[in-house]
Amino acid sequence: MQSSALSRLSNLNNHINPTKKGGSEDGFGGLIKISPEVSEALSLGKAVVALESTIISHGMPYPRNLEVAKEVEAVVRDNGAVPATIAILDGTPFVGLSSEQLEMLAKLGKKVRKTARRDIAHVVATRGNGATTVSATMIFASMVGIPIFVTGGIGGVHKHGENTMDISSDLTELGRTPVAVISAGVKSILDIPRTIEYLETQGVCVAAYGTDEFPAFFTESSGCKAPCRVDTPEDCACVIDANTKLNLKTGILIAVPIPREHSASGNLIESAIQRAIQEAREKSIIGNAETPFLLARVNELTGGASLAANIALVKNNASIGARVAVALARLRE
Ligand code: PSU
Ligand code: MN
Repeated sequence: MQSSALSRLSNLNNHINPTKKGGSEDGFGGLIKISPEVSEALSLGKAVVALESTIISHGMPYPRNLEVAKEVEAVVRDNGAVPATIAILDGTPFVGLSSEQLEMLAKLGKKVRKTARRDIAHVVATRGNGATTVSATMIFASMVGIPIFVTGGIGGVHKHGENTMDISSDLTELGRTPVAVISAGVKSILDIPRTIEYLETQGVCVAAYGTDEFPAFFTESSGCKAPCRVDTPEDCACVIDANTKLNLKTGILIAVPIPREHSASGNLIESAIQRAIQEAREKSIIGNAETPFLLARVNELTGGASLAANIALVKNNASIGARVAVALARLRE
């Protein structure tokens, strides 16, 4: 039922297939659909910012998730770029969602499959609904030619990852897909020093924005020095442009610290994180269920403070990401 409702929505809004020189006639077997607005912006070389959908389905509760998804798109527009939220609906990967599609996704929440690189082919083949994680969103952004993608936090090396081998596919994707990801670093639910090490192994350019330190999502500091630093949207655009011109084929991670006025609750959140990690261990919650569990539990334990901080930093990232996209479009004029 839910699936057929999404199918109706996907037929309603006139999405078009991308064309790709040298690819099949309609690009990627005609599987991907781009919204008319995003398609036009891309063909005119205008600034476009990709947005993920797992943050909507698994990262926040309804209806706040829908409001935030719309607010983030509005922030991107206010800063001069076109937002392109990405999700798989009824087996079709969409780049740029209509408001009906966004609403359906937000309402379905965790009933939608959390879709990383490994899940894409199966979700498409079974005509399922998939909320794309950072790795899957990067893939579709790259396929259609969107160089910049904004999110809250990326996945990383989980604590004890040296034993469990739970390392997010976001990190390997950054190593193989040339998209710049703007995030607030990684949460301290993860092993931050090992995450930075692993990104080095993967050859990913990791730059902190306006600081020397790699940020830890809810707080500005992680105790880890960032490998390099950028200070303006133009700096970011130059790094992306060099990465592209040299055809390095690797992604870029731009880590933006949470705005200071929202990091005040950081210590409270840190202690909630430690407790949530302990509970996850006691309940044997592992694999791709771990991150959504920890996010929801930390929010309960902090009485909503972590959600408020999360929303504030995503919007801040969206504003910077859109300005980077504008700077890059200017550079390429
Ligand atoms: N970290 C967050 N918020 C999120 C996620 C990570 O602070 O919403 C989501 C993103 O979609 C990310 C995914 O790509 O979780 C990583 O999941 P995993 O650790 O299972 O790879
Ligand atoms: Mn994992």
